[in-house]
Amino acid sequence: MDCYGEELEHYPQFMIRLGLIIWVCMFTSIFANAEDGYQLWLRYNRIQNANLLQRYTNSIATWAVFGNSQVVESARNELRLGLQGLLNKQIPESTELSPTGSLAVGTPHDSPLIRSLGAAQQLDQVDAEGYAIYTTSSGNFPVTVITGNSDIGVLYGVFHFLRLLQTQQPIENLSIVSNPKIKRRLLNHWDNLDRTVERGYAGCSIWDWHRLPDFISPRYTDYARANASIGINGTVLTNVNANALIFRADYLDKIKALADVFRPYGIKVYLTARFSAPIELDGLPTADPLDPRVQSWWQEKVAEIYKLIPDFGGFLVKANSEGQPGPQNYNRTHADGANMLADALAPYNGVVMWRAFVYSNAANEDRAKLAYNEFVPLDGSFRKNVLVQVKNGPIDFQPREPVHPMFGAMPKTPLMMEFQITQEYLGQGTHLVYLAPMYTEALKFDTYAKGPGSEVAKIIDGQLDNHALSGMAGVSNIGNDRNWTGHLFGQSNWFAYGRLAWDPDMDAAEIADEWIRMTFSNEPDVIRAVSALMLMSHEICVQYMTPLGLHHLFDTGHHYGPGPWVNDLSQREWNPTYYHQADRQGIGFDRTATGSNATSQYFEPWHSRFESPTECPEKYLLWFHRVRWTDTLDSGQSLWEALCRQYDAGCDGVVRMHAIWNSVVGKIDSERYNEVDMMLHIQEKEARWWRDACLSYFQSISGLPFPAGFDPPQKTLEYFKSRSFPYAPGTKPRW
Ligand code: GCV
Repeated sequence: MDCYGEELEHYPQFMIRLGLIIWVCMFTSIFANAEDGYQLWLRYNRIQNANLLQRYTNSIATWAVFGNSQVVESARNELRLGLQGLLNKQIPESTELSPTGSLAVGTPHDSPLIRSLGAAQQLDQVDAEGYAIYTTSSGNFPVTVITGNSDIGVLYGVFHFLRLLQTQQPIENLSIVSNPKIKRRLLNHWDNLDRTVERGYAGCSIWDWHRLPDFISPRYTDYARANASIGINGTVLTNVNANALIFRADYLDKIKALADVFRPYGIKVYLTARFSAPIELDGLPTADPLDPRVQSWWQEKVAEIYKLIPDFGGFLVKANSEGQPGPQNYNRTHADGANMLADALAPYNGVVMWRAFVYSNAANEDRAKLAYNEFVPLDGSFRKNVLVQVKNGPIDFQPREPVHPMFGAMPKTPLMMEFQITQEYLGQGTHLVYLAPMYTEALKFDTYAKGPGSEVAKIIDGQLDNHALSGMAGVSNIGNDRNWTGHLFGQSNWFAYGRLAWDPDMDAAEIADEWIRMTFSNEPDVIRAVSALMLMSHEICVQYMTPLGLHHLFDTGHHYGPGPWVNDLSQREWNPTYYHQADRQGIGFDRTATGSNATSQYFEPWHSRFESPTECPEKYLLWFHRVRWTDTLDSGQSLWEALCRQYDAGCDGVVRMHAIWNSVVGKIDSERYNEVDMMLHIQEKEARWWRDACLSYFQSISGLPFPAGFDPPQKTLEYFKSRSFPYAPGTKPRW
């Protein structure tokens, strides 16, 4: 048979194949455009507004990025991707300036053109990681310059510039200077080596330990891009409940592989250090920080790490907390432990981030006071490369806590803020809760440590006490779910955390506005609606979970739903009853002078305000005070009625949030619309569950009737108590 005959004979098959190929192409192009949330806020979709598109295209008729480093290459790639997508055409990369406008990007060091455009002067106020974006001209040709003193500054500037286009801002007369206020802007992954994630609600760990170092998922680069776009410059890859295995040579090779992917985006890797690693890995008889054998072990381990990863960031340590080993096992202090590691890291400029999340039930003391009691006396005894990492509140990432009293109380030690991005106590992967209002509530809190103007933001950025080291950590909500964070709005919390780590003075509304425009739409209706629902969401969650200063009402282990009745756990402070102390007369934890005196850990005037039941802000009332059910609050309602009304308001709030979301139907893509819609259905049900379970229980204690017109719980207390969630995500088998 000749070839022609063969072709004819195979014609039907050929057509089937062709059809298949066309179908696959169509499918993949649909899939590539599917709004599955993978692109996060780095969506570079074509700008729809034709006028704006024309203006942008004129201003960026040509563009050039100068320099050759890996970081500059990332900037070039990002700009190419962004411009191509947003302007929907390939803009010539050229050093020729256009009469309508051009974009010139790079450090003055790398480019005579940038130098000639006045960069040195613009960079006067710019630090090592900052950048300047400004409009100038060469001859009569307008030029937009993105420059920095370093390549990473240039990359951050590029992301800022793309954000201007994504959020549809004018770019004709730019004069922007931006410096990060905080030096170490870190994510903390609580990721285990078996790929489970402690308190992770977005699938498994994105670190594919088993296949590293040879298999490099493209996701690692996208992770780095997303982080660099919001200024995050470090990542702690492993859980604070640490595994010593990470220090074994084969695991260090895996860490090196990740560090190599992140370096072009200015991201350093850090590891959690298990204090007993010398015993567990190499059979040393002790991990005593003052023992010379232990000191040499760590020095050698650190040298081994830096040989592989010259820009390694350092260690994060959870010691003598929740069963983790630490220096106290050898009658040494936290400072002894931190300093031993700090000495090993110092020759390489590495840092130790030593966590202050400690609470020992041996001391018969209010849990809220323990970290302060243990750490404040150590102020001044830490090495220069140690930061003490403090959670935002004194208990544990509750929906609302007063600020941790350690902020301002250790002026000789740089304190890092630890926020939780993953929503362990805020509806986990199911509830829409925008956390920026909670973060800013803490950051803007004036501690009065040095009189008025001693805001937490100024303490952690080093201003107040003149610290060169500064840091912020966010416990990551990232997993291998296609959309990264499980709930699509979890992305906004990752974004907001990064923006606040760069500038803790930013406003929650401003950040929401940026995120909505970059993630969903620039349409005013959509922005208005989604922003309203985001900004109301945290307060509403507090109302339906833990109103009026209540805290830790969560069910055992998984912390998923309510369990205010739980009273059978071996450690006193694991039981919700310890925190609410409800009895027939009243409810609340007396932390005033007549109780645990935790109020005394705050500076004046907060000490006195928290001490007084009438001056204490109502949102913290039951945190600091025991109040009788029948006592009257400012509103004129009894405490019992106010509590019922708060839970009700929380439920109504979620219904309102849902209605607001429904108002954007058809204005955003149906994939993401439907996903969030289903989540809000669940959130409505669960808000009602919180309300009914908590109020059924509190009523069984107070014996009071529900207020007039109150819709009573739909199920019995026994029903609520009987619910169990053995496979709730984010928990480990030991729970
Ligand atoms: C990593 C809480 C969480 C724990 C977490 C701990 C911590 O207790 O429930 O899962 O452990 O905080 O921050 O160390």
